[in-house]
Amino acid sequence: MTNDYFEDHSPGRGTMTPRAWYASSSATSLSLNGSWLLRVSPTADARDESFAEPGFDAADWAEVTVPGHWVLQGDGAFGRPAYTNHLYPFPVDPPRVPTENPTGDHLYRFDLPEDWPDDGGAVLRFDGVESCARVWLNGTRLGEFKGSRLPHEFAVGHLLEPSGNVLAVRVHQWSAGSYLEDQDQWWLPGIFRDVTLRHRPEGCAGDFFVHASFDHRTGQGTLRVESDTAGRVSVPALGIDVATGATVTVPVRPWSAEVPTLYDGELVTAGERVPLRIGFRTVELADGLIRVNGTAVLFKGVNRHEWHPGTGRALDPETMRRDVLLMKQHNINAVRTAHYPPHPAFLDLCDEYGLWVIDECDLETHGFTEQDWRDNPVDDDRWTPALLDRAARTVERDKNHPSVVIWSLGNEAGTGRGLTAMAEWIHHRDPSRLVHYEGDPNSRDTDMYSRMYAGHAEVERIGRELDGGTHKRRRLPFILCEYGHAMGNGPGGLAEYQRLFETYDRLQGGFVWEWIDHGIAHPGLGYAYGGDFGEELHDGNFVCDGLVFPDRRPSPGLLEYKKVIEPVRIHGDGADGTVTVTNRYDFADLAALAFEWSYQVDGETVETGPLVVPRLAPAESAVVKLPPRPAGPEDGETRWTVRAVLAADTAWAPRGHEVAWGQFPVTERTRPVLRPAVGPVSGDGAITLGPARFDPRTGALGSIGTVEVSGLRLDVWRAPTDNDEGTDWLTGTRTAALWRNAGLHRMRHRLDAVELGENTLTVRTRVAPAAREFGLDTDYRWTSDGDRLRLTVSVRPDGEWPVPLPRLGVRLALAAADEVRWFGAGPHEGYPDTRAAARLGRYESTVDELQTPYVRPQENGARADVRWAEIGGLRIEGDPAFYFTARRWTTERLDAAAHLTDLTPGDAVWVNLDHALHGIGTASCGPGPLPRYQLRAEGAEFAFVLSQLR
Ligand code: IPT
Repeated sequence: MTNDYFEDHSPGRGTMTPRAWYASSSATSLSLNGSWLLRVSPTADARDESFAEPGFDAADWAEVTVPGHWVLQGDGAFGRPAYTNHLYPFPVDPPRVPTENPTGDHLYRFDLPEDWPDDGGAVLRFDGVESCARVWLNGTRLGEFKGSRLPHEFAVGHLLEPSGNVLAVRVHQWSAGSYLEDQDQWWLPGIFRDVTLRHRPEGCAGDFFVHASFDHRTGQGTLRVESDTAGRVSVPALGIDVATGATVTVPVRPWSAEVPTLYDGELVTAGERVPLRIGFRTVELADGLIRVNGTAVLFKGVNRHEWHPGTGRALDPETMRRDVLLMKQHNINAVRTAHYPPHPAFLDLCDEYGLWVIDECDLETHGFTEQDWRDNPVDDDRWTPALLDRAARTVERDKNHPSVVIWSLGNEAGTGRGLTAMAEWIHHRDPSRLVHYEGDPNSRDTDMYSRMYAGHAEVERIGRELDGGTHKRRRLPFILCEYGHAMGNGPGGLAEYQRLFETYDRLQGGFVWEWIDHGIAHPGLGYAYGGDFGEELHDGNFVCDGLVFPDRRPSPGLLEYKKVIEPVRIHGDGADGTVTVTNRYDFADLAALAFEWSYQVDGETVETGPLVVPRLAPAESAVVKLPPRPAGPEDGETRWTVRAVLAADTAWAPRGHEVAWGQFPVTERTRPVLRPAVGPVSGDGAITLGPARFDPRTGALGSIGTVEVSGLRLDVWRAPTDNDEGTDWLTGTRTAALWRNAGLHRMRHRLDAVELGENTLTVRTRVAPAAREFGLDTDYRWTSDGDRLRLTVSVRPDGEWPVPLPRLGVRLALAAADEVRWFGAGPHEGYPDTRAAARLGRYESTVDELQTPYVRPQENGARADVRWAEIGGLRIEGDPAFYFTARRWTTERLDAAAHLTDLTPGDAVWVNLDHALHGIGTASCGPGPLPRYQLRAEGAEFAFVLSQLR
């Protein structure tokens, strides 16, 4: 029993030919967004279609907000969201779908506004419905469509009544189209984008195509607007007033993501006026490089899914703007619309604020990888019309956006002739842009070689053109359409990728995966992820892998990315007092930036001033002299900081917004010295050493002055990050599993000796896991000058250590602590391969604020390069500098937590003082930490000077 329309291969029937998306300035339109009536049935055929007839009594129906997903409304009464990465959540038997097919019948009644003209026609537009809809107006069936994130229009003028119109839409969660929409995201049925009724006057504009190119040799722009309906095109600022179809060439300022010059224009047909926003630019593949206006561009991109923690993929305009502003403020210059065309208004924002866009078609058939790609729709001619329909709806809707420079066929769909057909159609329809697709290793249909998550070494080989491949691929430019998997703590290794991109011309940058965590706001869990709604099949928190948290607060990963991709490089030489500034923009000079220096002594700024930097052209560098060093103490640690900030307000950030910075030392830090002056004394039930008391039997520290300290001992465990838990793509290593297998989460501490020397209390131990022969011989040596204490920890591995260490340091518990001060890197966390953005300075925070709220709790919050920290009445100086972490729960509780709400403060504050940490890497999807960031079990000695704060 095949159901004709939602289980067939076709894209649907009854809709109008796809065309450009635009808002008319003259024709009346009516938003049909709002409160609709909803009835959800468990199967497609549980109810007949009588609800679509005028006069149907829907008094007992529920209400649902459109745009919206019904599973995110009604507190579960309408069903629940479900998350899978690439697995189809139903048996794979294309084009059939399960009988259990949640179906939402929607009704909306509307009157036409008084001023609705009675001539001409009208168009009913759906901007996005997941996954298949059948539509009726006033009892007349209009047709059906699939293609969830694509626009569909029906001509409805002949059916409209002045009042009492009834729009009925039956939406099936599953359809044949679901096989083409296997993106890694929540399955969320519903009418989730705008529904609009638009009057179509006689002589209105139909489809039109704005061709606006730029010749960088002459500085001239050429404009030609092809239009179904003849009319005139005017651009007042350029003195243009020509007929549609005519070509006009005039001097213009070009559009780029860096300087997004748009010219307001208008297309005027007999019946309609349509505002145009024209950006002149030329995209081409020349000399093996992606060039815009003659210049090779470097993409500093992100993959952006549409997400809001409350409304899913139904995004309001403010949320879209927020994304664009956050991207611009964090030096991001490009977006891949992973993995479907975004809400059309998002592209207006990209035009306006300046972002390069890879506009991706709504296509992914990833689940077929489970069956070695057998029966893959993209290699089966029966599906080709649906694929071409998706390509056309993408290109036709978005073709007038200057920001769109590349079309992408889709994501993770294997290979097949359907993709070739799409690429051929797109190349033919729009030769002015390039075509991207990653899934074909031979790049047969594409204009660039694209990969995801390749390791640094391979990317370097590609950069050096040593990667081989087909003749065609060898001549293509390279992009990483996904890299730096931003799941949980991380990603690590971004700086090293950027160095490669900046070194080899062929490497034209990449797009971090991904922009935002798709956590769903949940009263009991904070943010829900896969499995939290009882799904039988799910991929857990793999859906939370963004640079911003679900509420769009930037994660440390975003701050790191901002620093790594900064468009100005600032390197200094403290000894000769100069700074080298390099312009790394592709198009802009440095006129928009102001530079300032500051001078720090022991992390405190003692003087600042402006720095005059020439207005460098792209790729130019200048060496600039710093002022004479401000007078100050000669024995402190001193350093210059040079910042580049916006010289004036821009559309995306105010004057003073920091774009780039560099820091470099003048005089290095002197390490803390402590001359032992007293010795350990036994008596009174304790060992005393200066201000400290120790347990006489175990040698355990009990207090320093009046500060109670407990549980001080070597610590090697961390709550594994998502990257620790992943499988390194290069080595197959699952680091966290190795750690647990080795028993690093349950180390035992054997006491071997407590020795009282003349000046030194020595506690000798062996730290090792049950069931294993390897361990760490660990000595704690305590000395004191009568006032302060020095703890020296020596660690010697015993036996063959088969795994790297998560961390190496000591942990201790303080009875009470709240405020924290430190001199080190900050203000946010930094790990060995994620610390480019943390800068040295003096910081103040609280224990609670030190936590980074990764949606799935895991190791977080370490401050790097800490010279000293003060917490809970204790001052801790490092010899050498250390990583500082403090939390109100133990690592074990952090490790056991699945959601942030599982973490509740205990009765102490646990502090980790780490000599070293294992790197972060990006093995949650990709390579693990580079070898230089792996923490091998080797002999080490490190010390802290501890004292009570007064
Ligand atoms: C890659 C997908 O393209 C992307 O959608 C996302 O799932 C990402 O992985 C992981 O979060 S595909 C994978 C085989 C690398």
